[in-house]
Amino acid sequence: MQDELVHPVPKNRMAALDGAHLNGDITAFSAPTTPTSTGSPGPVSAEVYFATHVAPKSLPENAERIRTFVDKHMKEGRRVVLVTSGGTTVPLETLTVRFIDNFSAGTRGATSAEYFLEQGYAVIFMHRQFSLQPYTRHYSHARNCFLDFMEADEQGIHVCLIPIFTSNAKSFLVMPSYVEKMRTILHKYKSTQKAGTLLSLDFVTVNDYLFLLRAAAQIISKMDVHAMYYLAAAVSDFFIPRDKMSEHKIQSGDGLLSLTMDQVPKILKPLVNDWTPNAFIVSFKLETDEALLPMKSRQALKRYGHQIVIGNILTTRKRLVSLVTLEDVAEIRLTQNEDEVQHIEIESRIVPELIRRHTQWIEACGTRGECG
Ligand code: PAZ
Repeated sequence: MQDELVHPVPKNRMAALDGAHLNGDITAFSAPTTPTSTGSPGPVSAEVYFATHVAPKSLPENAERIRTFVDKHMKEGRRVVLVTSGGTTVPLETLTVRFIDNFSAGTRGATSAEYFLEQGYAVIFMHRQFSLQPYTRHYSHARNCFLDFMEADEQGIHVCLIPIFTSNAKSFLVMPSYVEKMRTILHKYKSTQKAGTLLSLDFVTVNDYLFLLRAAAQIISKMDVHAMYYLAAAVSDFFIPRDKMSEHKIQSGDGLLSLTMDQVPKILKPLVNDWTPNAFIVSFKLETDEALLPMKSRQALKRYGHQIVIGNILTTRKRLVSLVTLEDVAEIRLTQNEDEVQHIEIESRIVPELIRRHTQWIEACGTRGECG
């Protein structure tokens, strides 16, 4: 429920595009027009995109970290899942003052990553910088601040015995009613660190995201069928290509600003066909109009040829999702009691179901000698 606490935006600034909002003084916003910068309608191919855009500086270092991580877990016989999480930004200027963002706080991705770790998967957690993270998500952002659970010099369990000079307190104590949950989370957090089963990598812009996903997929492809992709990030559908972007801060002197944006390349296609054939790929589809969701989910499956689309609606995404394959649709739904009283997280049902299907996928690929 933290979404609304991230980047609150006045209603009159809400853009009708891609669920995105504008962060800045922009007063008008026009839907994309064709032709695109390449002169043709529709998105540029991934190939053209990567040839005409610059990779983030951190890419070589991140690729090395992924390589080391994947090698370790292959050797130790663990499956790997790449979880993408949080929203991408779309800068309006090269020296970025303003950018378009979206609502995602990364709740789905961070929560799911925990359940994958619990089930023995090694997790590459590719997330928007400063979005929610596995384990720390329970105590971060505007709600559930960990400071609210602690007191100095009161009865409770010691979690930190280091004196802090700004306080007279010798230790900090967790208030008794919060101890059990915090102990459990702390234990999982520390065990994960010790086992080295979580690799966190961040992105900010849609460009960072695309380059990092491609590099990761090309490395992870050596895991063959033992890799899963869980693409929960809210990735922008539109962007301003490098050659059309203003270098400096856009000036307001000229009055209205209208933007023309290109479509982001559809990278699920090369992901499935070229970068990581044989992996088990799950993508998410978010809609606000219930009538569109089944059609759009099936369309994505047909277009990209991956294994599952998880359809969800913005307002009900925490209690209802549909697992769509070409053969069938399976709903995962929390009852009101499970959601509001027991506080069950829907990801605790989604992840085991996907793992069950991933296992079937591995077995079927082994039997037939090929996947798909
Ligand atoms: O980050 P969050 O938990 O608030 O939201 C999750 C979500 C709705 C972004 C995710 O479930 C999803 O649907 N991702 C894909 C969005 C899309 O590009 O259609």
